[in-house]
Amino acid sequence: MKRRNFIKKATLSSLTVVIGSEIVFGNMLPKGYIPLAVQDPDPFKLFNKDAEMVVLNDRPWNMEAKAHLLNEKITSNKFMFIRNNGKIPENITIANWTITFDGESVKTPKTYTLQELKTKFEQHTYQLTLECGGNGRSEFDPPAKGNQWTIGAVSCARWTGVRLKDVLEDIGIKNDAVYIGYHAADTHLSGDPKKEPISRGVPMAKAFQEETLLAFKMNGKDIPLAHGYPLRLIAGGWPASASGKWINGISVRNKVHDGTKMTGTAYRVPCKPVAPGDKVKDEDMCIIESMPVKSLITYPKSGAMIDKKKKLLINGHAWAGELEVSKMEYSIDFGSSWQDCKLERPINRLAWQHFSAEISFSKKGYYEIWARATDAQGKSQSMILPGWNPKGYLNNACHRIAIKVI
Ligand SMILES: Nc1nc2c(c(=O)[nH]1)N[C@H]1C(S)=C(S)[C@@H](COP(=O)(O)O)O[C@H]1N2
Ligand SMILES: [Mo]
Repeated sequence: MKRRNFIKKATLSSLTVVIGSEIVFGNMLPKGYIPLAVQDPDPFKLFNKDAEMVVLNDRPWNMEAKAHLLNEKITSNKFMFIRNNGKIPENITIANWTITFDGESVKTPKTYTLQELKTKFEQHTYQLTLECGGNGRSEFDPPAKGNQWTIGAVSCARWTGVRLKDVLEDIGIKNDAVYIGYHAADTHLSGDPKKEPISRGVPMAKAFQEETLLAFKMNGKDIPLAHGYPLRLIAGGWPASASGKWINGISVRNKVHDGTKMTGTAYRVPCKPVAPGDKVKDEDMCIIESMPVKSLITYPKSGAMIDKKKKLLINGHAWAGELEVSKMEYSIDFGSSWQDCKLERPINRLAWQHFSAEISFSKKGYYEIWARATDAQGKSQSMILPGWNPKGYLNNACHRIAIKVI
């Protein structure tokens, strides 16, 4: 039954249960009236998010961070973006949770309970960068449909789980395996139980990486519901759409997985560059794999006022998909000259790296601080939107903040 219908038909006693306290004057409630407390839920409370997070969509829930909210080295739940394609599963009982491995390339399908996964295989913890392929989409011109992410659809939390490769080795897969595809418990917005909101995956090489996890913990605790409780695939450094939440199945395929949002134009970019606004045929669109080099200045907040007598310490994070970031620079003169930042090594592969710099300003007035990362293959972020594409993916243009020196 739909929530709204339930509420309309609810009795006073069931409303009391939902609200969690006696409704004084409940006998005076007009017929069919929905008490405010059970009307549209407050997403900040519901998902335990910081009040400064920005809601982009409520059906399904999509929420992003602002740059200064991402200053922590390890992203906590409060500041982690939410990207949902369907409805979050309800009434999850962890004791009954199973995951089934099937597909053309498994010898025999096999099901594990969550408890079996936790006890049978060695557990590993990695800090892993997850960035939505559409992060930065709001800058596309002509615009691209979809959530208008600015810069905040990125996170780097610590994930604990078992290696997907250990489980795949336990099952035994055939030599013709090409791809894995996940299946999950979230439901399609249409309500059609036969439709999956999303079912993506990764090639075998990525599935077999040490850092690719079937995770059941985030930052040392059960994964929050919105982020995939109780079991999530984590494929760091790739578009976060490859990291299935609420997973209850993995198909090992003998071809590129063809689940929902793997085919057509979803999470794909033109195989060859196109002009802004060009139409691109489906067969000329290629699947996004490793994410491009990118960085964020997370301190200070854009718009900060700085005392001229003091030095300004800036810091932030940089990441480059499968690669390491090898250089981080900043400019205070609109990109005409660049200075090196201090750049830390990642805590493990596929984790973002922290940078900092101390800046002195010679004169009072308005400045912008621009930041630019370069990956281990020498590729740098561009200053303006790189490579327009029809669906608005992979905008890794430089981040900038405004500063007034007083
Ligand atoms: N089952 C399921 N997994 C999913 C999604 C989803 O809608 N359903 N969204 C994907 C997309 S597009 C992104 S960007 C990430 C977002 O992860 P987060 O909400 O934990 O930040 O989850 C991915 N995994
Ligand atoms: Mo995404």
